[in-house]
Amino acid sequence: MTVIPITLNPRPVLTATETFYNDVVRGLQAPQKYLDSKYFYDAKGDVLFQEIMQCHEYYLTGCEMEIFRTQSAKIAEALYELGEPFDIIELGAGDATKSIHLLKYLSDNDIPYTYYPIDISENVISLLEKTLPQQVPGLKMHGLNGEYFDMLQVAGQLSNRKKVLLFMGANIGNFNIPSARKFCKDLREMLLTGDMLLTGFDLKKHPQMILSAYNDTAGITRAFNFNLLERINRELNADFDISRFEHFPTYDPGTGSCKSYLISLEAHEVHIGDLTIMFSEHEALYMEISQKYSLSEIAQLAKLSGFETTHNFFDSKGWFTDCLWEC
Ligand code: AVI
Repeated sequence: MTVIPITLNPRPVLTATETFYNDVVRGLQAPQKYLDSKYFYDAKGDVLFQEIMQCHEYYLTGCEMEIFRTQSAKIAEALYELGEPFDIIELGAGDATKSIHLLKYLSDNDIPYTYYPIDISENVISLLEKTLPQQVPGLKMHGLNGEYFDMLQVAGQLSNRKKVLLFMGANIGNFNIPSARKFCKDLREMLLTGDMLLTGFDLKKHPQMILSAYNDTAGITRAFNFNLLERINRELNADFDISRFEHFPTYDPGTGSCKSYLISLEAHEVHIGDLTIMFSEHEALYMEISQKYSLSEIAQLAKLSGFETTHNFFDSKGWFTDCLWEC
C-alpha cells in the first residue's frame, strides 16, 4: 500500500497587531457592534485605569483593599488551616497592592510559600520583581509574563506544593455569566483536589451606586472608553472621531449586568485602513460588561464549576467579597 503523505498548511502565527485588527473588525462587523474590553489596557489605558481606581465613585478598589488590609490574618488562617504548605499564583497581579498585605502576613509569620505573579504586561512583571522583594523581606517569587492559562501551566511545572490562585479586583465581572462559568471550569481543570481559588466579586447593591462607579463626574471612565477608539486610530490606521460618540453606561438591577456602550450621535462612516464601517444614528457600540453578583449567584458559580465554597470575606460595608473556594 502506498502511503501518501498529507502536508497540512501550518497556521500562520499572527502578530499582536494582526490579532488586534482581526478582533476589532470582527466586533465592528457583528450585528450588535462590540469591542473586546481587554484592549482597554494599552499604556494610556493603564494610566486611566489607575486614575479610575482613585476615583471616589469607584468604590471597588477601596473595598477589596480593606479586606486585605484588615483580614489577611484570617485569609492566611483559612489557607493554612491544615498546615499544608502552598504556593500563591496571582492571575493579573498588576501592582499587587492588595495581595502584598497577605504576602507580608505570611512572611512575618514564617509560613513558607513562593509567589508566582502572572501578568500579560512584561512591564508589570519586571517592576514587581524589582520592588516586591524590598517590600516583603525574604520573599521568594517568580514572575510569569504571558496569558493566564499558558503561565498557569508553567507555574504548575515550577511548583510542587498545593496551589492557591488569586483572581482579584472583580476581574471575573468582565466576563458575562456563561463565560465566567467556563473560565472557572477551565481553572478547575488545571487544579488538583485541595488546591484553592480566591476570587473578588463586586456585589449587587443600590443601582445608583453601581452606575456612578462607571460614570464618574471627572469623566475618567468616559476617557478610558474613548481611549480604545483612539488606540484603534493609533495602531490600526483608523479615523474614529470621538466627538461623534457619547459614553453611555447602563445597569440592570434585575440581572446585575453593568454594561458600557458608546452611542453614535449621527450616521457616519469610520475607516480602518481600507475597510469602511457604517454607524447609524444612535447605534450602540458595546464596550464592556462589569457583572455584579448576589451571594447565591456566587455559590452557584462555585458549584457549577466544580469548587466548594469554604469562606467569604467581606468589607465593612458589605459591598464586595473575596470568596475562597476549594477543589
Ligand atoms: C478591571 N475591571 C474589574 C474593571 C471593572 O470594574 O469592570 C474595569 C473598569 N471599567 C470601567 N471602570 C473600571
